[in-house]
Amino acid sequence: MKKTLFKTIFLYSIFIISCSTNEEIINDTIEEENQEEVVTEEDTQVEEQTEEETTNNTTTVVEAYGQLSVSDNKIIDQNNNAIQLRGMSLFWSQWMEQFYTSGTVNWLQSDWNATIVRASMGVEDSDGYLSNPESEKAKVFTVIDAAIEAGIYVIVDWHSHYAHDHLEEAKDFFSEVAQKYGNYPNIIYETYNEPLDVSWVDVLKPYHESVITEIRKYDSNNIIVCGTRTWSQRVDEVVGNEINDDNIAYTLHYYASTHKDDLRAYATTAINNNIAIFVTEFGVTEASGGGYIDVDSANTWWSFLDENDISWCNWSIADKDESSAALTPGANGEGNWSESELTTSGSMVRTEMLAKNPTY
Ligand code: IDC
Repeated sequence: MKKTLFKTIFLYSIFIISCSTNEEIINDTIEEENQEEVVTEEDTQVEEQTEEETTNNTTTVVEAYGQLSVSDNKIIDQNNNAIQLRGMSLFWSQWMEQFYTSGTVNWLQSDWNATIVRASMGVEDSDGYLSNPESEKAKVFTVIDAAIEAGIYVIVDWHSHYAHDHLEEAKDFFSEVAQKYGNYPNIIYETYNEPLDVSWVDVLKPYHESVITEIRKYDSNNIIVCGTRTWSQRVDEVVGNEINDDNIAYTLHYYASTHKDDLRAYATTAINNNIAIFVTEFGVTEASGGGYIDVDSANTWWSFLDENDISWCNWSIADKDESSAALTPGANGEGNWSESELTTSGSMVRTEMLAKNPTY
C-alpha cells in the first residue's frame, strides 16, 4: 500500500514538473511570437514614416502654404509666414485658348517652378464672356481644375477694362466660381483686371464690394484682389478708403520698360499705409505688350517686389509675335517647350522663377 502511494506521488510529481516545463515552453513560444509581432509592427511604423517623409519632400506649394490670408500689408500662409508667389498669366482666353490646358499648367509648375497661374478671361472684347459665357467659363474651369490637381494657386481674372458697366454678369460669374471652387485654398479672385480713369471711391470700390458680397456668400476666406484706377496703378488711392473685408489685396500692374519710380512711389505709399499689394500682371516690356525689354528696370522691380514680399504673375503665356509673349510663334498648347521655344522675356522670367521659387 505504502509502495503504491509512493509510486503515485512520484508519478504525480513527474507529471507536475513536465506540465510546468511545457507551460514554460509554451509561454516562451508565445512571448517569442509576441516579440516577433512587435518587431513587425515597429518595422511597419518605420516604413510608414519613410513614406510620409517622401510625401513631404514632394509636397505641393498649396500643401505647404495652405490657406492664404492678408495680414497688414503682407500675404501670409497657414503658419502665419509672409509668402511670395511667382507665376505666369495666361493671355486673353478668347484669343489664346490653346494654352488653357492642363498640359500648360503642369509644365509651368514642373519646368518653370511656377507656384501660381492666372486665367485671364476676356469679357467684352470680341467673343469674350459676354458673348460666349459657357465656352469662356469652360476654359477657365479647365485651368482651375489643372491648378488644383497640380497643387498651385490660381487667379481667376475678369479681364476687363469696363467691368463696372457689366456688374450683374460679374456677380453671376464670381458667384458660380465661389460655389464651385470656394472650398479650395488654391483660388484667388481678381474682380476687375484694369479699370480706366474712373473714381476709386465712387465707382470702383462700390463695384468690388458688390462682387465681393456675392463671393463671400460661398467663400468666406480666399483672397480677393481688387483693381485700381488707370490700369491698376493707383494703389495709393485706396488709402483711407479700404474695402471692409479681412482678405483683400490690391492690384498693381507695371510694364518695366515704361513704368519705373513713379509707380513704385504709389506702391510705397500703399505699403506704408498697411495696404497689401499683389502684382497680378507685369511685363518686362513696354506697356503696349511689345517694344524693348529693359533688363535693368525688370531687375529693379523684382528686387522691390522681393523686399516687400509681393507676389507676381508675368504677362503672358502666348505665342503671339510681341515681346511680352513668353513663347515663340507656333509653340504647342501642352507645355514641353524646349528652351529655344522661349522668347527673351519667357526665358528671363523662367530663370527668375527657377532661381527664387521653392521646388516641389
Ligand atoms: C495686350 C496684349 C496685346 C493685345 C492687347 C489688347 O499684349 O497683344 O493686342 O492686350 O488690348 C495690360 C492688359 C493686357 C495687355 C497688356 C499689354 O491687362 O490685356 O495685353 N497690358 O498691353 N495692361 C497693361 C499692359
